Amino acid sequence: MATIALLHGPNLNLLGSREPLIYGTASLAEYVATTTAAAAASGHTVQAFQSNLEGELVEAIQLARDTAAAIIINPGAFTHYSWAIHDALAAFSGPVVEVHISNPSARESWRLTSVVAPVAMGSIVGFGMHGYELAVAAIARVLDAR
Ligand code: CA2
Repeated sequence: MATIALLHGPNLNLLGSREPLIYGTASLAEYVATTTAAAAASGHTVQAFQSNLEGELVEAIQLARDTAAAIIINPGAFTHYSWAIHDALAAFSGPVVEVHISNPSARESWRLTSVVAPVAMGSIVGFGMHGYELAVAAIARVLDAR
């Protein structure tokens, strides 16, 4: 059994309360519950954390080096410019999956760049809540093969 760190960045604590056309109606707690259930079905556990602060996310990624075998991260808008999160993820040796609820490539041009994608094993975008289940499936496959 492995622990998967599930990390969410800024404003994702607002899920379900605004912008339902883009982000749906589910709350962050529902995203965490669905991801936790998917992980449990594969025999894994989830350690969830959300912060609006870049440094707190960097510290959570550093902590995961000792407490988690894999990371699922939706860095929110930090995706597009946080080299600090990029560097922290680069220092994590397990699989990292970047998830976005929406498809940033289909939105404003400033969302086209992800500085997280180069240090992720892969990215899953545009599938809403299902993207998190896909991320768990991908991580479970990678961990089971090790
Ligand atoms: O699609 C995603 O998951 C994003 O990471 C969401 C970020 C956005 O900056 C990225 O480009 C793509 C924004 C999260 C804001 O979430 C809200 C949720 C409800 C109400 C307001 C904001």
